[in-house]
Amino acid sequence: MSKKIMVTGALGQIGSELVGALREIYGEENVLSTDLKEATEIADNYYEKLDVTDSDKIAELVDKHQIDVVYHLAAMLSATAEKYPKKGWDLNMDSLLTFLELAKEKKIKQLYWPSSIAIFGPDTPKNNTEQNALAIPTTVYGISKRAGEFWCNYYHEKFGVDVRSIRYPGLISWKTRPGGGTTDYAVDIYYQALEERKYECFLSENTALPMMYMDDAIRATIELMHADADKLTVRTSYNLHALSFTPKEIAEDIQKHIPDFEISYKPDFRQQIADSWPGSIDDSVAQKDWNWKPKFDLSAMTVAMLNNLKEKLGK
Ligand code: NAD
Ligand code: AKB
Repeated sequence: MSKKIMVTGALGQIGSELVGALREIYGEENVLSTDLKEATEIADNYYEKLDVTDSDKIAELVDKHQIDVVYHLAAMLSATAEKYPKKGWDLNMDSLLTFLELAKEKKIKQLYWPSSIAIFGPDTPKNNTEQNALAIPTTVYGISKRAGEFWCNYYHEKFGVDVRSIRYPGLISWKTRPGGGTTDYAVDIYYQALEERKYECFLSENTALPMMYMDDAIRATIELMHADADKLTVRTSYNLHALSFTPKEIAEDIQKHIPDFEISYKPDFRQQIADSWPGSIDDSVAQKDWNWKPKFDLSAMTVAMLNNLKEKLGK
């Protein structure tokens, strides 16, 4: 029997691409997309409106659609959560616990929940940050993701819940704009390069951060969910590496294609968030456990971003 899957936050940067990838594997009718918008606003036959703070509605939809697997993406990201700390905490934590409880009660069989490089903090070693490096986050978002990782591990150890997780780096994509993160500059810069030939960056020129092209992130997510359970040694969340670059380096890469592109720097409150995160990640545990390997380097990603955005924006 084929799996029935539900994706929360499906209209966001990741969900809007993950739903399509899952539907190619499992069939359109087996992947339910959910988010805050009304169904009437969405051109999708397999969409339901779902606010993940409503645990009764979650249980109702899981039952109605006989859901086995949930990809729980809905969350408040780092920059927005610093503005609304209590709301961010409540959304990020309560909804995860609702799904972990459903998994404990065997109403769903498998749960995917993304964590982030934001779980690390200013005391974490900056380069090639290891899987179990010191992680004392100083943002609300990072605290919620770190606590969430511990909850996932707890439900796995105590109740045998099959929950799997990746600490995504900043994700770069062209289909859907990102929603309130600190790494969003690395998407905005491509739009502005094509539309304005200039970009004012909200991070300083030498701020190195871990990043990844969306195609790699979607592939990683599905590969982890398909991996043999007995090979997985991490039930908090896996470190994952693909790229590490600064605003200056991405700008120089764009200039290879758009020579008159100019970048300037005006750091804002997001600089402090970025300064608390690692610059690059050691993902040797993910490589060993489920053969993780990224495909896109910075130059391949820049070509893909510019080509896809040119078509999307009619440039
Ligand atoms: P996004 O902000 O682009 O999308 C989030 C979606 O969740 C939006 O469509 C929004 O409408 C929806 N949402 C917000 N509140 C909701 C609620 N109460 N009920 C239901 N839906 C709600 O986020 P994203 O970038 O797609 O991130 C998805 C997940 O991946 C998040 O958990 C995020 O923390 C994690 N993550 C993302 C990145 C990244 O760079 N994009 C990096 C690390 C981790
Ligand atoms: C953010 O910047 O908040 C996200 C993330 C790295 O978790 N992109």
